[in-house]
Amino acid sequence: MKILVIGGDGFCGWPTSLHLSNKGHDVVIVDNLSRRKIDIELEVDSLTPIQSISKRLEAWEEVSGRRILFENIDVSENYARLLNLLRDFEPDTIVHFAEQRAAPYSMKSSYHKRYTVDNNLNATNNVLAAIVESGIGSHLVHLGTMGVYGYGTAGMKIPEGYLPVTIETDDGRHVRQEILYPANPGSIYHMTKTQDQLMFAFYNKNDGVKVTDLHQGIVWGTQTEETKRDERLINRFDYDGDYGTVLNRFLMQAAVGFPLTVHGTGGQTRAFIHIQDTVKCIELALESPPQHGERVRILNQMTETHRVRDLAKLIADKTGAAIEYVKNPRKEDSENELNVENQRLLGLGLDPITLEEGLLEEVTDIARKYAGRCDKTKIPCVSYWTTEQQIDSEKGEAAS
Ligand code: NAD
Ligand code: USQ
Repeated sequence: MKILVIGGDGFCGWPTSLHLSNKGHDVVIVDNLSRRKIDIELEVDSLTPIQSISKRLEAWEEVSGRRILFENIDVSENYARLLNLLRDFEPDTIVHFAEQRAAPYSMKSSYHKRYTVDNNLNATNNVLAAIVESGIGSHLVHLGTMGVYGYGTAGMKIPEGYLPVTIETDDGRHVRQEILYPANPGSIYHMTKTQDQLMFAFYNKNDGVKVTDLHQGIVWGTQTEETKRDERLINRFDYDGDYGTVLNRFLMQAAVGFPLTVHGTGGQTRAFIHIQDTVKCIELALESPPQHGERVRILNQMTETHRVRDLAKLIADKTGAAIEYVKNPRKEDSENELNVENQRLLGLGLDPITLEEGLLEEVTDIARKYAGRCDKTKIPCVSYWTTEQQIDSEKGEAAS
């Protein structure tokens, strides 16, 4: 298969590109390297020593004998170059990772809110418009988020995208329909993902674009079978207060002797998936595209749910780390239950890696090994969801 991976230099995109190349697919990566530029803006670096994209690709060719081509295109801005590439390469599948993906980064300031909205919505719309204009009929596989649903329900499992509802009409009949699950985003970043869903629904209805939207939980872990093959292929590991996600942050904090930073009560329940399962799910999704005329296919890409404080305890028990309950910089429910339907990917053959299996390997092989690269001043989360929280924190700093 010919596969275009947009955002293929990122945390999920890089291991996915290698995995698909290793499976014999013809892979081209598009990326504008904006994630690397944001590291410069935030004065942080991946905990793991990632190589430049050209060194990564050279190493992959050396190790595997397979070549991956790279195009530096900003897909939110350079529509003409994207369209030309689609016409030349004619990919069967386009995997779309190319969005600003950190909720805290999206809430830092009005600049960051506007950048996230401009980048993410234009990127998605441009990819869809280019599929239609080029007439190539590619299947679009998009990485969405569990956060489009909010994290609670009226008591049932969160379905895979569509909610069955019964409506009473004026003449008293009961009509059953399936609607997109009501969007309930918790950050500007998550809001862009809820808007992506409407674009997919429209281009699917109007132009018959085949779309699979993978509503993914929080990805943890670092390495996959392919990225382990040579240190030059190592995947990125974000640990800072904006881009670090909770479980990887706790693993790194345990390794460097920093108390695990639980926000609020830690009663927030979230969905998780290991990076090795992410790449497997994407392979499964692209091997079984929607039929012609099928509505947008939505799959919940997660394998287990955990409460934040339980994760902290699990890691503290394994490593002896201390736990610190800090004031929550976000505006979110302090406690929630989360029950998620994920039968579709399991039905396609996903055999999940569990936290129990992978956690210690992650602490020793990655977090401890690269602990010396950690800048502890970058660990605290200093993006606040509201002006009140920001003022509160400044008062706290002034008093101490
Ligand atoms: P990442 O920031 O590491 O990777 C995104 C890549 O896209 C980066 O290399 C960046 O340079 C590129 N990019 C961004 N905007 C672009 C543009 N306009 N043009 C070209 N390239 C652009 O993020 P990630 O963790 O790999 O996430 C990838 C996707 O998966 C995102 O859409 C994210 O919303 C989704 N996702 C991630 C997680 C997670 O835990 N990491 C969980 C659920 C969903
Ligand atoms: N949290 C802590 N301590 C920390 C960091 C986070 O308690 O040090 C808490 C947060 O307050 C939140 C939860 O952990 O309640 C998850 O935060 P996160 O940063 O791990 O994840 P989130 O902001 O939801 O975003 C990540 C990815 C995003 C993806 C999303 C999937 O960055 O791209 O869409 O996970 S999901 O959470 O299912 O919506």
